[in-house]
Amino acid sequence: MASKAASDAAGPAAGPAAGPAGVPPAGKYLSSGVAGAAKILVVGPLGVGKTTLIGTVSEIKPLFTEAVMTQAGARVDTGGDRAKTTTTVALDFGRMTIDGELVLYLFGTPGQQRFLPAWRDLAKGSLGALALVDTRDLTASFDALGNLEDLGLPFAVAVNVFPGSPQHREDELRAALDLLPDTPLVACDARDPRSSVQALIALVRHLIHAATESS
Ligand SMILES: Nc1nc2c(ncn2[C@@H]2O[C@H](COP(=O)(O)OP(=O)(O)O)[C@@H](O)[C@H]2O)c(=O)[nH]1
Ligand SMILES: [Mg+2]
Repeated sequence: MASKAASDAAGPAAGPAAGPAGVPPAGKYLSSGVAGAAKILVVGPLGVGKTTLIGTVSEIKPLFTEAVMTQAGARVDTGGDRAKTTTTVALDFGRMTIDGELVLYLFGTPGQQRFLPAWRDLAKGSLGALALVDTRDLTASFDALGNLEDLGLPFAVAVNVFPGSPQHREDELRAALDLLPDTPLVACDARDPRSSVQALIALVRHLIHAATESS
């Protein structure tokens, strides 16, 4: 793998433009009303839209660790968009504040199972995960969902809709992914801030509910 770019690829929502001279751009600093913070993982197979979603929702310039996929990895780095030429090799990082009160630190994991050790490190201290799923290849999501279950990390599933994605009934999808009845299952477009934020809010609601139930 040849290293291409780290930390310089601003996503589509890299934050609002800078304000007047001397005034930091809005969103760069935490708002004064922030009362809590949560570390959240964004997981899923290669090409499912993890890097896109973090770039879409992040209010700070996201950190991306993309590397060019080489011919050497062609046999194993399969799945997702055939035109995809880069892949996350360490983590993606972004920040999103909900209602000015709860800040989510978003950590995108590398999609391939061979990065599991890095994945386990990233999971330390996280409260939950948003698992992205592509219905064009549901089996590709099994590793990530299995890892979350092994780690005992609560999660919500977001189906990232691509052109030509097969549509399934919710009960069929739940059965295919072997989801617990209370695991949130939502649809999203990782390129769209509104739907990506809604997916994260579904996760946060689930985490709050789970925490309240167990206390
Ligand atoms: N049509 C469509 N394309 C998407 C969506 N999310 C991501 N993509 C594209 O799919 C490709 C892979 O996305 P990426 O975020 O790099 O996937 P990652 O490997 O999970 O980080 C990129 O070319 C994205 O532009 C989506 O919701 N809809
Ligand atoms: Mg990525």
